[in-house]
Amino acid sequence: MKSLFTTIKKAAPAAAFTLALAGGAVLQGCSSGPGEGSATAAGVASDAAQAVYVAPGKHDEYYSFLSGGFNGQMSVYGLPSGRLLKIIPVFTQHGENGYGYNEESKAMLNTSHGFVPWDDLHHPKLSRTNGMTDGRWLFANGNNTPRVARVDLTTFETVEIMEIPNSAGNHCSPYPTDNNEYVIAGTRFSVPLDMKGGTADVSMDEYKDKFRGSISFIKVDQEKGDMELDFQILVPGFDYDLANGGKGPSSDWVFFTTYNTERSGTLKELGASQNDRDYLAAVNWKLAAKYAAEGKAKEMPAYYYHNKMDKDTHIAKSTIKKTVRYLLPEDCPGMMYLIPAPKSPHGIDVDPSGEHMVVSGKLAATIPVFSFSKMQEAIKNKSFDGEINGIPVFKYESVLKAEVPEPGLGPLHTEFDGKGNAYTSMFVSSEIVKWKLSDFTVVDRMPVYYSVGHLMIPGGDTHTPDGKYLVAMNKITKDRYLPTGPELAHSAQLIDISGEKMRMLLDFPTVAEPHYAQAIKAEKVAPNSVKFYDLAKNKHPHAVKKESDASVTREGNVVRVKMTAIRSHMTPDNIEGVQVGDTVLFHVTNLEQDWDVPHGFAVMGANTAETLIMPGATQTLRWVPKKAGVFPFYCTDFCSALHQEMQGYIRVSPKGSPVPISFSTGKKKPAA
Ligand code: RUQ
Ligand code: CUA
Repeated sequence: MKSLFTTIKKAAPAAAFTLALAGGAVLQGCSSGPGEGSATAAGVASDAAQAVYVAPGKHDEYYSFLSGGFNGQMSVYGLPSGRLLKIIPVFTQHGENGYGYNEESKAMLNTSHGFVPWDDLHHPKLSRTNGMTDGRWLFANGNNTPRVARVDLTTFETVEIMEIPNSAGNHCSPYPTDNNEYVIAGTRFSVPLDMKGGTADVSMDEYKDKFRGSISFIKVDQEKGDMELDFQILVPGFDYDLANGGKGPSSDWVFFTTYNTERSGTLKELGASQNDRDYLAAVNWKLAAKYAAEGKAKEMPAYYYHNKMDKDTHIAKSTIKKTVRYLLPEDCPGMMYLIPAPKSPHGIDVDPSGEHMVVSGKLAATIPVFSFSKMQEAIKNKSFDGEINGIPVFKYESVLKAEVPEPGLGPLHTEFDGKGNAYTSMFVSSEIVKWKLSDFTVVDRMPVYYSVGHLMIPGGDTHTPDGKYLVAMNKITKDRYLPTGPELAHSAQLIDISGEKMRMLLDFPTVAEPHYAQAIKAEKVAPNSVKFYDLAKNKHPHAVKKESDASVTREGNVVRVKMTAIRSHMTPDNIEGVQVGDTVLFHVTNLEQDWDVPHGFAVMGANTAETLIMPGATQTLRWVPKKAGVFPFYCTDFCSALHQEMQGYIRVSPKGSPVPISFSTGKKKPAA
């Protein structure tokens, strides 16, 4: 088994060669395979091209949302084609549309650490109704500076970001319960919590005594989606890795994998692997919410940001929160349990029935599957083996249902097809392994290139998976695509899982770095897609709704330009009277009331990005001219045949110059 990884690597050039041959065969229009299940030596299905071909003008069957990892955004791909449809900026500034640069959206990236225009986004999660994806919102975690974001799927825009206090590395996040009652976010790193707020200044030698983790319960408004941090549970100072909500019978529960339960403060690669077992933590969120509502929660000082985009003005506003409520497991019997699990487990995934909790221990030789009903029994019978911080620890055997034998090397994540099968990604042996939930035997394997992290089946983490496709998201793409210098594209592979045997259909490169992903039938999202914003409802304080209202005014050293944009001119397009050192605010309103007609706005020397204004909306670009002269501005989006003509000039005079403010489009108008 050990040599499998190297074997696969060596085989790659040959595999690529065979793939090229297969492509050639398809181009010639001859299919050599005997149909379903047939594959070339490289494992590519003989009818792969046909299976993923979405004809020009036709739409994909699914939207898929891949996390951007250290890119801080999410990307939207159509499936099965693998076409990139959009990049949604979330925690990262985005030059393409000005997100995080323009005045309206900047506040989205405010945190207690100041303006943080980057994060490490790992796990998108679709909102749910009755445990099924409903296509309303997409939640995502910021790993580095703990945050949870919400994207509105009518506009594909980030509309809310909640910072998480008492957290450091928001990795096991964000996990919605079956009806988005809560989105749950656990900390990866434990930190010494100062009960007067923030982290305490203590020596790392005190790790064992002083460090604690936290699990945050973010309440979601059922109608509007707005988030509110309801309470936290302060948990033992382990590392919390991944989480997943229960379903059906287990839907009141959420499960977390933990590592470093040794609570070692240094060299965790050794220190965190001493114990033979770490834990799967089981938390009854309904009971926790009940405890919190019934006065068991205490309050502590905290300092964190909550940023929300206003629907009518399109202006983000930050609110600073100063307290957080918390529960201690020792005060709340029945709320939390620990299940021994193979050491350093990574993914925890609950099958569609809600009965099986699958723990992928990346260093383990088997995949343990725990039973929810056995866990209920064990609680009843008190089959415990001690406790930690008042949290009972189960006897391993009392909760274990079975172990999947010899699954492969480095199991990470598992998803389900809704037809009784589970699929686990194997990081080290670079394969997807299919096994049966009925008898826990492995029934199929598919090599992937290389080192797969997450895998995703549309709805594969819900009550009702759509077991047609599986997407493997791979960490290493060496040899897979044309080389592009030291940094290569990341890679996703689309696998057909509708039959007995998995069939490799498609490789598609992705922008960095997909961890997890979600997918949903297009028909659940597409009909609700907003085409433009209603200009009449635009409540931006500096919007102008007709050209005759455009203005340029001076307020001290701030010059406010209220500008309109419509095919194919800006009003005004001649501005004078600005002085060196002024702050010029271009409030540009796009007057269009038609789909797919954004106008861009950029001015020479601006220290931001362009801003891309959607039809009916207003956006503001800030510009501080540093020298006198005449500077052009223009529309950046090729909006019409006369797009190149959509331009203007702004004159900047030395400080104290007598040139008065004036502006015009066509003929000159005096200053307002
Ligand atoms: S984690 S593979 Cu956030 Cu598994 Cu990425
Ligand atoms: Cu407007 Cu180009």
